[in-house]
Amino acid sequence: AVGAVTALALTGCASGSSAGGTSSAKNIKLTFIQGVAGDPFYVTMQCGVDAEAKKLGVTVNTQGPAKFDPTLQKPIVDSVVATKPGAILIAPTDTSAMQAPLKAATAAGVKVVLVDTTVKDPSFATSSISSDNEGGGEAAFKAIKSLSPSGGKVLVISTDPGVSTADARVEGFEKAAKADSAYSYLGVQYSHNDPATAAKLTTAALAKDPDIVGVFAANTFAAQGVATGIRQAGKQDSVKVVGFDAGADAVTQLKDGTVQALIAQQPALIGKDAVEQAVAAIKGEKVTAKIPTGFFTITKDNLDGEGADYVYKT
Ligand code: T6T
Repeated sequence: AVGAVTALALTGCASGSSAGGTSSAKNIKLTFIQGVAGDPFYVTMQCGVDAEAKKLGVTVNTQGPAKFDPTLQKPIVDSVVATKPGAILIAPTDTSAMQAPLKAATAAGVKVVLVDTTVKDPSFATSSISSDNEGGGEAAFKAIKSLSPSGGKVLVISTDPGVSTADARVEGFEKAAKADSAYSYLGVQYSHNDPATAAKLTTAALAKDPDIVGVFAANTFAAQGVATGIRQAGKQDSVKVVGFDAGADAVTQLKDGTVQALIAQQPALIGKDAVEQAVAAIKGEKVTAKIPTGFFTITKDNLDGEGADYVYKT
């Protein structure tokens, strides 16, 4: 399930378009609020945001909490709303906790564009732009199946419950795993977006079930930790690991063989689309309520070909 690959999916920060836009566009101010600062996924998304803002001649300010945590993200939203930007582009860190603050932003006259993650009832949002995360989870199972075709025990390490994207990935994986009688689904464990916790969960799971054949790590930080845990347990030859996201560290793990496949998203494209939607909404033009973006399964075999286009460029 590869979505439309546009030029922006293929480029990074370095290749921003030249400045453009009308003089009225110069008064448009947007704020991009990341799920967490420094995460390669959101850094690459910012590349797409900044390039499109430059092209359209609007101003964007980017902020992100130090952790993927609604108690840290909510105060950022509240203080940004007080400055009355035309729109906020945001990856909400929790489906419940971020519902009221974002609805309040809309009520205060600030348009809200949801990128990547969502909330329980996103009906107040101008647009929601996201990967097909359930499909991505299913693709992760398919990757484990092709790496370990005789079946066996499979495990998922995710971030936290309430992160819409990760929850959908787990659901997609779980459905596919349970539908295949050759596999036994051991369930999901939560690493709180902390690689060290993901590593500990992995070594403990392998100590309990040494015959695990595959682990799906549902995001960047889970994958980092799972790869470390597998190495510490000396299991890199018997356990196949599929990670989500394709930042620099993930690609290193793929090359060195601790991870066998990466489900890559199109963060720069999500950022580009979000700026387009926000600016259209502010100008009173037509917007699209839901924009799905694609994903691609990167393996060592396609990393020098099509897969390279999907590596996150910062
Ligand atoms: O996987 C991405 C993002 O899609 C998810 O919502 C949270 O984790 C990441 O940012 C990767 O760390």
